[in-house]
Amino acid sequence: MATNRTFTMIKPDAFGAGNTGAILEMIESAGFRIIALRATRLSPELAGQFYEVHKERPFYADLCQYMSSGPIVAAILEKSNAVADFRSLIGATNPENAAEGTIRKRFATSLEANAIHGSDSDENALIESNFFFSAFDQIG
Ligand code: YYY
Ligand code: MG
Repeated sequence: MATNRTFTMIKPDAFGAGNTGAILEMIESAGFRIIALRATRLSPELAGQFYEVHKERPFYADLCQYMSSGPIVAAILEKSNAVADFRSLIGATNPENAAEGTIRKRFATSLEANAIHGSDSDENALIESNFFFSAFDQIG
């Protein structure tokens, strides 16, 4: 059975601007249930590990620096069709292309500082959830 969970991070720009509550409100209003939730801060090394898939991309160094520039909120979310529905809720990577009503349209300030992360597959949702949370945190 396909998993019905996804993983998200509220990024340093959105957390720092005090938008965490408003973003969680949008997430819950869209029908996602919060399974696990924590505020933390990534070191540049941990940010690099999280985004390792992008390590050959030109934006990788800046991305790791940005993602470790301030606190973030990590969460596991549950809903049917969680991964795809959450990607729809957050909107396009570049906020200039993000649809009205999406989290990135409302809160992102640039392509890099785009407010929120959402897993791109069930497999990555599991990997990313396990990066931040122990099995005990994930009972929901
Ligand atoms: O999954 P998503 O976050 O929408 O985009 P990715 O292609 O996985 O890139 C991860 C992250 O990197 C993106 O949220 C912003 C940043 N980024 C960037 O700074 N410049 C790019 N040209 C592409 C992505
Ligand atoms: Mg991605």
